[in-house]
Amino acid sequence: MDVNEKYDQVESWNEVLLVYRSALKEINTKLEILNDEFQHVHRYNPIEHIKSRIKTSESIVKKLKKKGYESTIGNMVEHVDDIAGIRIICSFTSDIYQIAEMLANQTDIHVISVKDYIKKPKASGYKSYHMIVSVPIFLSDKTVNAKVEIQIRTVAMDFWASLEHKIHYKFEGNAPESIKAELVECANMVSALDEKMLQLNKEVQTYSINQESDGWVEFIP
Ligand code: 0O2
Repeated sequence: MDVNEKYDQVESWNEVLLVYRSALKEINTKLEILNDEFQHVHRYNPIEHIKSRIKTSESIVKKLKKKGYESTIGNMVEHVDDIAGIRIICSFTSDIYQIAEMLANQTDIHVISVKDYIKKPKASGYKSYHMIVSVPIFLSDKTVNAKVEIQIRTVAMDFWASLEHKIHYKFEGNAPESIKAELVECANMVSALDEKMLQLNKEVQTYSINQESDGWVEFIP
């Protein structure tokens, strides 16, 4: 039975949303476990923070219209891959690929597609690693697969993307060329900073340092 047939069994939009919310919870839990284990084994947190969201119905309808589909629940589930979205913010570029690999290796996660805008940035300068995955959600009488868009990027890439997003909306997608050029210049600076921080971190790892705790212990419920 394919994903669409399974979703046909979920009758109302609220039920569909419940499935997407459950998928976000599942992926969030997986990430917390990976982060905990990393802290335990390597004394290091690859994940700075995680944000998740369910796309608003207005945005979903807008995306369907752009793609030329009618606003039906079936079309939403089939053609909108980012109804549920998770953004993972890491310190270093190397963390991004490690997290992506660890998630992809989990047997219940099916990777549908990957877009590596780090190796191949967008013309705007946008850099991020995107995965569309599906995870099984076990309901009382059936199992359904839910798609989740996972965006993984560094703190610096995220800083750039949030400013660019604001500028994009402010100018309704038609920002002046001079601003676009400055954004590309900033994106290059972000890449240089990420590279330098990665090299610095590698260098620091070669020293054995007595790290003094600042007394704050991360608590994940
Ligand atoms: P929002 O408001 O963030 O949700 P798709 O239409 O998703 O099937 P697309 O657009 O090729 O196909 O997907 P892509 O390129 O993977 O982009 C998906 C998301 O990445 C976008 O979602 C943005 O969140 C982010 N993104 C992509 N390009 C840029 C960019 O140039 N700048 C910034 N700041 N973010 C970008 P939405 O739904 O377009 O927007």
